[in-house]
Amino acid sequence: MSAEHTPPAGDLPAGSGRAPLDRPAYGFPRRWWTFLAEHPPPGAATINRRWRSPLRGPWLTSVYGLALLVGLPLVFLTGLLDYLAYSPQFGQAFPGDVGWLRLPPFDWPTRPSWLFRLTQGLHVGLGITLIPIVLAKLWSVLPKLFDWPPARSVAQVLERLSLLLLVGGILFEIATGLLDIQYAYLFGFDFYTAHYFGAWVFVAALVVHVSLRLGRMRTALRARSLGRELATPRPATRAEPPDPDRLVAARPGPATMSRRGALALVGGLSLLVAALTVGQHFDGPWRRTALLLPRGRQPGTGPTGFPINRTAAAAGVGAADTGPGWRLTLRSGGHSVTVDRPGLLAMAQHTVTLPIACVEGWSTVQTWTGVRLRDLAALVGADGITAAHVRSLEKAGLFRQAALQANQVLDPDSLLALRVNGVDLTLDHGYPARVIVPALPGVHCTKWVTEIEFRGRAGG
Ligand SMILES: Nc1nc2c(c(=O)[nH]1)N[C@H]1C(S)=C(S)[C@@H](COP(=O)(O)O)O[C@H]1N2
Ligand SMILES: [Mo]
Repeated sequence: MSAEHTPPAGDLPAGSGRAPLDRPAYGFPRRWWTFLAEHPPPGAATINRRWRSPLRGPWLTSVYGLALLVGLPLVFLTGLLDYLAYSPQFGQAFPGDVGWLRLPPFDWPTRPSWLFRLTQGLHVGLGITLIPIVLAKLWSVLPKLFDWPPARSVAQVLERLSLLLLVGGILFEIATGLLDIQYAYLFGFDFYTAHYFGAWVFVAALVVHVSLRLGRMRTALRARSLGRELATPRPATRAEPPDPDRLVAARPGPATMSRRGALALVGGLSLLVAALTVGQHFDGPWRRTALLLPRGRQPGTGPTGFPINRTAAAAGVGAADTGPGWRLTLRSGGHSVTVDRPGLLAMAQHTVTLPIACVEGWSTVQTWTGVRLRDLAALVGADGITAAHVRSLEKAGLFRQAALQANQVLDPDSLLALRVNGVDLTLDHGYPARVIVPALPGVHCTKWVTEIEFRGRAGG
């Protein structure tokens, strides 16, 4: 709140101990408000004077707001789907326990095989692409965020609080998301837990914000024609008339840019960001164009030249564990069967072209050859399968094991892969054997498999 809107306080000298604590319309003792109004934090007063762009106003704010109103719910929903793709019913999603935010569990399907590639690609890709629009929207309302005094009534306190959660929430989600896809775990807390709960906080604030502002947004969008704005050059650009929300600057300065220029700038930045990340979903030289995601870019060369999430060295898996002495143990009920790699290669081999889609944003499609998981289940006499537990040679590390749903074990394209693109797996890609299942998050495509335990009715 700027100084002009401060009500006269003459009848109530600030700091006067004798003043009665009257409760006018505001809901707060007026004395508090007077005190606050007279003690603005440094900068709060100047921002209104400095922030003079005539572009700012309900229309531009509403255009950016509309784009986010369409885009952000999609980012939220695909994020929830990514969470569900981890099969939280096995307690292996992050965070494991979400209390009453628990979503109805269901079996993540294996078809279409690109389902997780799509949901995680949209979540990360759209999330990144919307960042310039989020920043532009914040720019357009920035002085409002520094309104002083902070509130005049209880209702306004609640609204300001929802704004704090809204702005803080989106910035937190952007920051944690960006750090995660750069594999920069700088924070001392679990990324997934923070990102998951942060998303719910943001969405709750968004629901409040939208229900309070939707009407005003509609009015603002109707007040000006998009076609007219797109035809208006900079010299003809004028501020909107003063609005009750005071988004329009009190004393607008001259335009340094037209509204169409502002829309083109922000839209162009979004497209640029998208163009510099989309390469992470393509194999071959295109991957190198994903300049904003350097960690997803190491394509290597040859038939095994695709990204490596965690190298064998990093996982502490060496040649000694994976040489001729390596054995795969299959378990079901009380039974167990041990097979070596020649034994696996002597079984029926199947070749499938399937993606690995990493939750950190990149994906790759390769042609894998190996033994069907359901054939391995049959080998140990597993019947009426309800789940399978896959374990890796890797000793530590979050992804050294994974639980698979029944449909993921039984799909004819679900393999324990031994080869990729016609050659043996490399140690970094999981040699001697790794899991490949259609639409399974990359994180559960366990490498260096040493044991598979089938759960369900034990047979033969
Ligand atoms: N044992 C083990 N398997 C693992 C991982 C791991 O860290 N350890 N990382 C997983 C993740 S997060 C992904 S995206 C894929 C990547 O497979 P790639 O490195 O062959 O591309 O492997 C998965 N399998
Ligand atoms: Mo991953």
